[in-house]
Amino acid sequence: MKRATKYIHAGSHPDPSTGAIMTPIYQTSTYVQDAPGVNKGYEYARSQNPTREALEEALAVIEEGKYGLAFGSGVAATDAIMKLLKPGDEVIAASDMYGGTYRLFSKIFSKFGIVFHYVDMGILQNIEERINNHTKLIWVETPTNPLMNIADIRGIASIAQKHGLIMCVDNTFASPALQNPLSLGADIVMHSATKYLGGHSDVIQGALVMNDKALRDELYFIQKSCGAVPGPMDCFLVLRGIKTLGIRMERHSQNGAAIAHFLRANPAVKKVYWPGFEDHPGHEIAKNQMKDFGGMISFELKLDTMEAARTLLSNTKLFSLAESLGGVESLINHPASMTHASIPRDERIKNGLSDTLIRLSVGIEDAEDLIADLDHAIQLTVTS
Ligand code: P1T
Repeated sequence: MKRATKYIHAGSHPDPSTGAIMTPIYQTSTYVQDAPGVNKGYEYARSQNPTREALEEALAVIEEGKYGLAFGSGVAATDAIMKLLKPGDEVIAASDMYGGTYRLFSKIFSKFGIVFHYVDMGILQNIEERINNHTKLIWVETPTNPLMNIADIRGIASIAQKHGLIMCVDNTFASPALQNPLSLGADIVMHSATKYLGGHSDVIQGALVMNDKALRDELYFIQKSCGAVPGPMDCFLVLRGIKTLGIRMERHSQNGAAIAHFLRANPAVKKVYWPGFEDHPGHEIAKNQMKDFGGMISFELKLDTMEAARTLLSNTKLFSLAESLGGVESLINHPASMTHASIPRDERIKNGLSDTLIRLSVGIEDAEDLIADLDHAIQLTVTS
């Protein structure tokens, strides 16, 4: 089945009791049993819910995997993966990644004796060098949030396989429409479904997809034991979002390319971070493992002051100043004070995330309007 068809039909089955074409929102906490232990396969909604199951099937289909699991948020999905580990185990993670993932690793799981090494994953040797007898997991994010660095999923997967490590890819920025890490050798794909999967900025949710049944069973046990499950209404919203994922990602990518080129040509802009540029260090790998480059872009102005950044951030009209990304509407964000504020400044600067970096989540509006909005805000910034 071709992709466009998959997005519409994944996980969709007419409701067995009514024939409803859309999966009903099974808003229930429990299910009546005929006798103790005699039931219809549903006992309690933390463990089983038909709306969630439809979504989990859809997640597996669109990520080209066998099993999907949905969680109450992206960080809850990441939290479940970390609970596969035990004290003393070591994780190699990207030095540039979502600030909330860094916070979960460095402030929560390191308290429980898990050791994290942060490396630039653009160079495979950096990963090999960190592997020892305690290493259990490689945590990859590509493209990274917010610097748009690219990691070679195939290359890292072969290192993970050689050393018997679990490899997980946070695929939030690309979405399954642009990149399918399981097909490139990863063991687990993680998503903040809050973003492109939901697509409309109206839900918080996380997702995992994998091929290995034992790994699925272990993660399902963690999902039900720790309880970070999404509600049925949220599952319905993400199922609905997935139907338009393919077509939305085409438009996000077209608009992203138009804006990246506009910014690069603008004399007030110092640097644009976007893997679609031929001189981006990860361009060849991105071209090889992604179908397109998506709608995420970061940039810095030549006027490298906080005041200039603040003026720009408060003067766009179509780009709303907000955390999050991947919705149909465009957002503008200041990582240093917003999404990545939990990373200590020294660490941030060392990894290339400056105080004045600006991140865009380019929506699916008309590109001309978006460019005019940015152009106007940049002009106000340089003349103020
Ligand atoms: O917000 P939540 O659904 O829990 O997802 C966390 C998360 C995980 N991974 C990546 C790459 C992410 O970008 C996020 C959430 N990010 C933002 C809220 C943001 O604005 O960057």
